[in-house]
Amino acid sequence: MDTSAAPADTRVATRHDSTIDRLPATFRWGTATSAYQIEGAVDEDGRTQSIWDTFGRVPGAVDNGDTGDVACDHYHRMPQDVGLIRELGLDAYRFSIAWPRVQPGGRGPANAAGLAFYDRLVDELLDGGIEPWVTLYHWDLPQELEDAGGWPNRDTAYRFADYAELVYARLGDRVEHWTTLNEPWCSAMLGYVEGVQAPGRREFAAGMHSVHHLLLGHGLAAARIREANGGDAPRHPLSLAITLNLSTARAATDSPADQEVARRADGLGTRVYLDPLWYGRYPEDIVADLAARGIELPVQDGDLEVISAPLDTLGVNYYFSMKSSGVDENGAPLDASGSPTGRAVPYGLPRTAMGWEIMPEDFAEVLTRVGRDYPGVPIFVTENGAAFADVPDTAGFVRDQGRIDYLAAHIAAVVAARDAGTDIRGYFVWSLLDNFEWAYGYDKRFGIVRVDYNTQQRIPKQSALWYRDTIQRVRASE
Ligand code: IFM
Repeated sequence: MDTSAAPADTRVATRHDSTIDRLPATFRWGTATSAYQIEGAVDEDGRTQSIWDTFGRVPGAVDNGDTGDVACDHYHRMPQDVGLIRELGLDAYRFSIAWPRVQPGGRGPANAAGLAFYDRLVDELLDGGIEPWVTLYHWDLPQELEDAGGWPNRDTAYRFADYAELVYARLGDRVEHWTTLNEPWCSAMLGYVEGVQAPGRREFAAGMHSVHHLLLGHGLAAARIREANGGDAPRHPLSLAITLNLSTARAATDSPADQEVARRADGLGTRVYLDPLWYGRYPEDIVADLAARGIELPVQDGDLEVISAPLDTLGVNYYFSMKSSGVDENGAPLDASGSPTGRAVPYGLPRTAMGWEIMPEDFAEVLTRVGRDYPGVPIFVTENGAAFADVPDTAGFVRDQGRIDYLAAHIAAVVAARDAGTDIRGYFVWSLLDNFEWAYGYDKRFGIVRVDYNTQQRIPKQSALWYRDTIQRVRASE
């Protein structure tokens, strides 16, 4: 790791250190990225277009007209990036596979050149003593499948299961940790309801249909993977998961209107995913809300059994919380069809560069609630982190005390949730590198390693060194 830009003494203490030190030596530490956000090389080795390639060409869809065409050029710099992870002393690296790279067009046989990249990545990680954690879908749907209807179309779930099997067949002998979907809420709500992410559709009913088909795709893919691994007589160690982005859903006030939108926000943000996954049923109140709008979830016989097949772990991503109000700034009721989860009301707390309020207490609450209401499997925090307006010094070094404070407070929240009884076994910081932050382009920097996009130089920030030192201290403290 090139730390030549770093001043001689980069140690920094936080008020959470003694809390963090209570984590066991067995706690897993990692970092996460996703394919489209870092790889670049969008036209190489047979990769076809994804919905994000298309969305990026829509004028005004992405800040500054940024695209993932080059991103962090990770496709060509992968060994160097794995070297960074190794030198930070991390146990695990969570990355995603680009579906259009390994199965161009989303159907048919695997693309050997595309799969070979991930094959090399897995070997590089294993050689460095780093556990590979694969996510199969982090939002880059092949454009051809969107043209055929996208996630609102049931067939996409079956295409996803085929794709999962192709990837598992190649990597399953060396990769134990498999996540089907990353943040299906974002795919459904931001992609198909609000239209602020690819594919940019604004169709509420289609978004709700996509919720079911994403979950069905998850269940079908998980079943195929288990079967390919020999079912009840597994050939290789296998841990299957889904990753959800979760938050609290507080009402801004005690008023019935605010309570009502908070219920809906919790229903559409948390329960509509976890209830079918855990209990094989959709929440009755949400089903009734949808029925009142003439929408029925497209559930067919047997779907809920597929979706609720037991998982080995649950991935939770957390960034921020907000309160919901059912009335506008002037107190006038909001039209639920336009805004089913109401108006976001700030707490008035400090924010990150994303404008997200910093709420570690709510993180502890989310984790505690999940452990209580959806018990039975260990949780891994598969993403948590913050964008800040980093200011590099003349050597390119970033003293990102704000990010360090954010990470420390949120890791301490993990300790609080563990104290409250939730079985949380690991934490992945988002993200290893500054990268393409979707509709916000490259301006929002989440990395613990700075990327100079002109030179593609990687410069570990103070937070990277803090993370490394914290992990070493926790490991030594038992
Ligand atoms: O960058 C994203 C990531 O792709 C999914 N989870 C949230 C991150 C920050 O917005």
